[in-house]
Amino acid sequence: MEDHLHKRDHTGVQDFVLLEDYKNPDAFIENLRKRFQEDLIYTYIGPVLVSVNPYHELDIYNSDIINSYKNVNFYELPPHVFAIADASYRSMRGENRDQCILISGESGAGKTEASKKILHYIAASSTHSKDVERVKDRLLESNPLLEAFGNAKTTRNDNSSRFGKYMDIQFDYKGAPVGGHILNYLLEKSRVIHQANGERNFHIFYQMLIGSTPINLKNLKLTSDPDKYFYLNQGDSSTLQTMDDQANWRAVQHSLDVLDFTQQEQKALFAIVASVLHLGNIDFESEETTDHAKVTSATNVDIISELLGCKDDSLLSALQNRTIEAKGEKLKSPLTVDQALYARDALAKGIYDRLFSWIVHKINDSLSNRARSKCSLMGLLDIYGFEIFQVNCFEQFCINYCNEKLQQLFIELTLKSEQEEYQREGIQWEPVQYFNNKIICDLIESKPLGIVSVMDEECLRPGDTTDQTFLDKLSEIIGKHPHFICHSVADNTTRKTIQRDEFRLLHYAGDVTYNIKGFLDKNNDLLFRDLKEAMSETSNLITSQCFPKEELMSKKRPDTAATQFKNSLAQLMVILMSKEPSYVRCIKPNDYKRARHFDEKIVNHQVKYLGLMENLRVRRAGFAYRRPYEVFLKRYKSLCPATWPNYPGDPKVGVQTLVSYLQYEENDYRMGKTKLFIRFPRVLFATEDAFQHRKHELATQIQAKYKCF
Ligand code: AD9
Ligand code: MG
Repeated sequence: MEDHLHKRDHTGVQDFVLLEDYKNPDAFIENLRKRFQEDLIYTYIGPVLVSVNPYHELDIYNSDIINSYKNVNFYELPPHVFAIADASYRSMRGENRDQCILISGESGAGKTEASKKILHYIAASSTHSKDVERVKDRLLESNPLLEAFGNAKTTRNDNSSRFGKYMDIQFDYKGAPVGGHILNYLLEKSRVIHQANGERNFHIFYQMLIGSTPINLKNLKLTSDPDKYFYLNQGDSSTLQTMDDQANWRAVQHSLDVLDFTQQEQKALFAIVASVLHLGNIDFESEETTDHAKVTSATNVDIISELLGCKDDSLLSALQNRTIEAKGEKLKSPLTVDQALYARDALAKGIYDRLFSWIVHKINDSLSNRARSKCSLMGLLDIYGFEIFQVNCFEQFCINYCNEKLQQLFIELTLKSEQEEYQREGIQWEPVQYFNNKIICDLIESKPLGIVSVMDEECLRPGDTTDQTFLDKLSEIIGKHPHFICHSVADNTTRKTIQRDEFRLLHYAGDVTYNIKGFLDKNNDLLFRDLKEAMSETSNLITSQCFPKEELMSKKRPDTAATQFKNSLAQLMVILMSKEPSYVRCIKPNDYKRARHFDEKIVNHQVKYLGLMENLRVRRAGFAYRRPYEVFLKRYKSLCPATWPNYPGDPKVGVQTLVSYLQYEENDYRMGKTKLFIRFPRVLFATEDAFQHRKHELATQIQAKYKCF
């Protein structure tokens, strides 16, 4: 720890605001690099924390370090994710405002790790009564469970979050955690049935196969070899050196117990996970005289029927046929092999996706605040990061859209609001230009001409709509948009790099070329009614809950996948906007998941698109610290005879008197309409030091007085 604290003064600057050449990106990168080389992965831009993934374990998260950050002023210790957590926690308690911590950065930059460290800090630094410990345990145990079911190895990150997560921690008036609530966003369910080369399915499948006892495997009719399962062997990468599937399996068992999953529920849960694997191994062939699909061997279907408790032959029938209603009559229409494979995969995705939401729901039950007293909230947002793969599909489109929204929020709340505050307060300053990505958010989500709208239209339009007709529509409607390119509108040079079945979006974080194959299908997200019905009739207590009978009754067409996602993101933005935000901006040092390797080009790109230079300029052109006059005066009035013990007049005049007495330089501060703005942290530090000294003096005087009596 000593070492950690000691390094603060020697390597670069801890806050970019102190960088002399602050407009120069090279100086910025150099400061990051120098610190990274010394394992100083954290640096501030004012209150924003920049974090560079070290890709190796650092001894800076132990309990001594946690204790050293407790209740200490933000700038007094080296930058740390604990300082962000502590400041947010104290602001929640002190000013009674709900908080949220927004963690952003591309895939593999360290968001999930940062969010876990924050949760860990909050758990370790709040009170330790028995009830509170129980809540903390549950909060912490939600992570291994959700990661097992919602994370997977991608080419970018061995433990990549494939769902978005927003978690509220609820605190009582004493600041103790009393509950929590998780919102989950769009799980990348296509991974259940297919993985790109070098990637894996969700961790839980491998954990279960490797961790289960032979008896349990036998009961689930499984073998321990992942390569035996079609849903696991397509990525050709079932083992993972950085991941101990066996140990993680044990961790999942423990989490399930702590989070109140009953033995019966656990059994039902793993019967489903096993069923998904068996589903993938069902194959079909055409009947000899017709093109009707028939399962090649009924064994897998029988196993699933047994594991899930399906009624009679309902599953077998639903996998081979589709019931069609014509003129009030129900007819069974046999599926072709392609349709049957499609139905099988849709069922696997549907079951897994609903299982995931069921797990979140169960966790929320276990985290719910039993006392139901009023509480303050601290929200933690950890989503899937911006990603560019070799082939980018519907899922990347959604994930990158989500990142656009988050960047938009950052812009709204920092760059824009900061400038607006100066205007409101009548403070003179030099405006900073920044790229506002609202234009890209609008391109995706505006109605009726945004990409999602056009896609929905195409999904609903009767007739022969295909991914290609969708792309044609896009090119017709938004072909001229400056952030959209497709083959038909590309210029001669770009045309060479973009195919007829692709479109490119110029995202804030880089250009991504999307292949349109599967867009309509994934947006429609169709699961044949027969399969839903078969699931609703199962005796497995989870599948029967996840496929409720009411859903089958409903005549209303559900929203498309993209529209549901868009709406849930809009709700998330409302939640986040209502809270006081703190930011952690994560950076990935290289593309090889390698320790001590700082690739300047890659870092430079991230610094650029995260808007960190603009962030710094706004901060520098502006003021590091601001407080309403009343608040500033209340804290520091003892430092000036004219304001001590009380200043009877206008607080603004009081503050002016106080800062003049403290000999603030003219350039150090500005007086706004309602707030005092201090340009540099050092000025505030000096005042704070003087205050601490004075407090001590006053305390000694009082003690001395009492001694006299
Ligand atoms: V994604 O968008 O979910 O694909 P994240 O969440 O940004 O991504 P994650 O936190 O999972 O990335 O970090 C990736 C890996 O980097 C981790 O599995 C760790 O091996 C490594 N990492 C990240 N942060 C730290 C850290 N503070 N200390 C040590 C770290 N290793
Ligand atoms: Mg993550």
